[in-house]
Amino acid sequence: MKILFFSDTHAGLMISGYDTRDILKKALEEILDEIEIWQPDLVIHGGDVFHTNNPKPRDYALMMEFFSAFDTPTIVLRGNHDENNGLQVDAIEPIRKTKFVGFIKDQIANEILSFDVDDEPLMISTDRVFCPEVPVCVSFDDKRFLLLPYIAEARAKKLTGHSAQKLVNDLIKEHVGMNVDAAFGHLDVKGVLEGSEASVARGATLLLPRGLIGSCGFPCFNGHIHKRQVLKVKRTVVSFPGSVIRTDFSEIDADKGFLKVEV
Ligand SMILES: [Mn+2]
Repeated sequence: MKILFFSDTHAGLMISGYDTRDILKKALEEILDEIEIWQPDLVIHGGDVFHTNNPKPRDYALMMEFFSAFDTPTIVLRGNHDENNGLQVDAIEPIRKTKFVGFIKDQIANEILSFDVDDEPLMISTDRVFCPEVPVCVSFDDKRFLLLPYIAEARAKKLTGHSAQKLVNDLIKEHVGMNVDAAFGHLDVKGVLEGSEASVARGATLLLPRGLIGSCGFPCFNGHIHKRQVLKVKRTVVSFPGSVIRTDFSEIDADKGFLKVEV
């Protein structure tokens, strides 16, 4: 299965008064070209779709136009910048409510694809785009993935009664040595090299626990960290595509953007 993974588009980001949307637009066009050429089976956005949890309509328009420009099944993870303290809807709610996509390109609204959530017989009807609320194991075709969106403490408590970090740890622990093909998340990892996101407010962070992933037996792909890199934790490979957006001008020509994952 071919998966195109990218992360951290941060739509709406201003760098010292400079609007980054032209840079973002160009990067999104490159991703669309790649989708057309490579024909992935699945597209995954690793979170921080928007720079704030209250995006402007034009930033919604930009991202919704992007997500409706192809018909590949898509997973969108919540990033810490998309989160809204867990008390209200997050910034990606309009993407989660896929009828919104349908407004932009209405033929997509008729196309129902499904992701199975592990251990639950019911299929989640997603209209092509699936945005998990909490960390979850999903199967898609014959593959199984752990999806690890960022989740605020208040949201984790409200939806599950557990702390956010416990949800992440328990899901990974449950699947160590199991038949999982990959994990995709928006989490921090100790020992990782930050890009220039260190200069923007990062807020609260959840950890991909090194002790657990070192023995998990499946590769981990992660957004959140803006510098492209591959980290080895024992035998586990943790890959970061690097942010789509450039957070400052030192990164303009940096090699980052998307990963072509085959599982
Ligand atoms: Mn980010």
